[in-house]
This record gives sequence, C-alpha cells and structure tokens, in this order.
Amino acid sequence: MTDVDLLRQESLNAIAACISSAALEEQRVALLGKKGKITEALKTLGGVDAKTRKTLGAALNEIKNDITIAIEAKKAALFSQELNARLASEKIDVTLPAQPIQQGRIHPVSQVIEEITAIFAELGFSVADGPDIEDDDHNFTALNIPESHPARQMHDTFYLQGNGDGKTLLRTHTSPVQIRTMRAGKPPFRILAPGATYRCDSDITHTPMFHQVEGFVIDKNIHMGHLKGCIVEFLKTFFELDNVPVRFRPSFFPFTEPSAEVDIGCKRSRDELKIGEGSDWLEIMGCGMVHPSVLKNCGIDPNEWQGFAFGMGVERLAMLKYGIPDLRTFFESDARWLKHYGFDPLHIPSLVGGL
Ligand code: 2NM
Repeated sequence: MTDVDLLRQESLNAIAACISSAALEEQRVALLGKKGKITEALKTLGGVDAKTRKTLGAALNEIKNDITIAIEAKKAALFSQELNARLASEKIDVTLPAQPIQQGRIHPVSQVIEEITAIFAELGFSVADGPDIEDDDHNFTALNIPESHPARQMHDTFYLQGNGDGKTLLRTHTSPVQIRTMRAGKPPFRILAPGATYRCDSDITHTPMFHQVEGFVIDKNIHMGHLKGCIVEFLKTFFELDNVPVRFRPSFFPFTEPSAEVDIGCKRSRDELKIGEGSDWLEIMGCGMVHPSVLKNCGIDPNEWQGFAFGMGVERLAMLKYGIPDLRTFFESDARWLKHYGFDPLHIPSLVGGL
C-alpha cells in the first residue's frame, strides 16, 4: 500500500469509528482543518518536482474529496441516530393524567384584582390602565387637588427627577387613569382602573407600594342611588354574602362632591373579625359623585353628564377576605407564604364558575 493509500484508508477508518457528532467534528478538524493531516500533506506539494506534484496532487485532492463525502454521510447518519436516541429518552406519554404538582401560585393581590374585575365586568365596566409614572396634572391638578392639599406635600408623594421640573411623580392613586380615559374619549364611561400606586409611607399598615381598584361611571342622570346600588352589589358578591350591612358616611375628597366613606358591618371578637354581621363597622372604601371641576378639566360638560366614582385598597380587601394578618408579608416574596395564601393558577375567578 502506498503512503497515499494508507492515508486514505486511515482517514476513512477514523471517520467510520466516530460515535458522536462531537467526535466527528474533531476528526474533521484533524483531517481537513488548517493544521489537519490532509491540509498538511497538500502543503508539501510545493516542495516536490512537477511530475510528482501532478500525480500526488491529483491523488491527495481525490482523498480530500472522498473524506469530505464520508464526513457528510457520517454526519447525517449520526444526526438521525442521535435524534432517535433523544426521541426515545425524552418520550412522554401525553395520555397519562396530569401530575399532581404545584408550581406557581397566584398572589392574593392578583387574585383579588381578578375577582373585583369579574364582578364589575358583570355590571358593564371595562378595565383601563395607565402609566405608574405620572405628572402633577393627571395625578393632582385635573383631580381638583389644590396646590395646598396635604397629599401634594413631599412626604406623601414620590417625586422623580424627571426633566428637573419636579413635576414627575409615581402616581399616588389610580385616578390619573380616569383623567386619561375621559380626555381620550367621549362619555358615557363605565371604567375600572386597577393597579399599583405609591405613597411615601411605611409602617405596619402602610407599604410604599400598594394596589388600588378605582372605578367610575359617567352618564346622563347618574345619582347617588346608582352609586349605592353598585357598591352594595359589589360588596355582596365580593364577600359572598346574601345580605351585607352597608353604611355611607359623609366624608371629603377633593375630586368628589358629595363624598362618602363606605363601612361594612362586622363583628370583632378577641382574635377574629367576621364580616357581614354584628354591631361594629369597618371602613372599606371611598366614593362620591365626580366633582364638576374634574369633569370640566376633562372637557366634559357637567350640566349634561354626571357620574360617580369609588376607590378601594386591594391589599386591605385581600386581608379581610382571606384572613391575612400582616400587610408587609404581601411583598416579602416568601415562597412558603405564597404557597399558603396563594391561589390556583388554573382557577380563573368568574361569577359563574365562582370567585
Ligand atoms: C376614591 C374615592 C372617591 C375617584 C374619583 C375619580 C375621578 F377621576 F373620576 F374623579 N376617580 N376615583 C375616587 C372617588 C376615588 O378612592 C378612595
């Protein structure tokens, strides 16, 4: 056997012996790479006489060609071999029943937002949202909150650097969504605005970020009777009670006139709070008739259109409904807490299927 024949045979044997794509790639480099055997052999052609160069060159090129073909063929064979091995080892029987594993849980804040949304959807509300980073106008001015109002002071609002004008802030309530909605469209409106809100406040009952659901209705001849009916209906469904004692207590908000705080009847005992019965009252949300100035600020004629609005704290409602004692645990990202208080991701709250 000549040297050339030997080189050819050894190369083809080495290719045939490869048992993986990785090994084959190694062989390819060892033979045809920059410093590969064949490449090195071709380099020697420059130093031989013209006659030898012709025959040896032709032979080496033929080998190179054979090797290239052999590698391609082996590559295809290994690919299907490896694919079959994977298909066999990763086989799953999709007809088996689902494994009883628990992966993620739905956070009580998300759950309660979904529940509230489902109830108001049934009453004809649509969900709207807006940016967390707001400006002074949408968060305060348009809502009839005067320059001197305490909520404007630095200790309540997180002001951002923004354009350096001190007018960029984290929204302190979701009401800017209502302003944006009214300015972008034409009445009537029936809108629910759930989302994160921010206040510079932190103690056992306050976290700097919390969630609100606000809602509003703008239409013709809307009065407080509509507001009351809507809220009583909501509370009955949310707390899953046939009858709830509800009390509207006069209050003040700059953006509503008149304004009221809503209390729900409850019974407090040593270590339990029962909602829906008893002689105590628990404040649960705020509401009122949208102030004519707010309507005007959004280009709506208050002589033609009226409306009511309300707002509630999501964490507070979640604590009351699901007996979660400590607000701060909501934001600790403790997997054990979430496993205990979280909800099944496959259960979507609805009035027909259950909240
Ligand atoms: C509340 C209480 C009372 C409210 C008012 C408006 C708007 F933009 F329509 F004027 N949105 N939300 C409102 C009214 C919110 O939360 C305690």
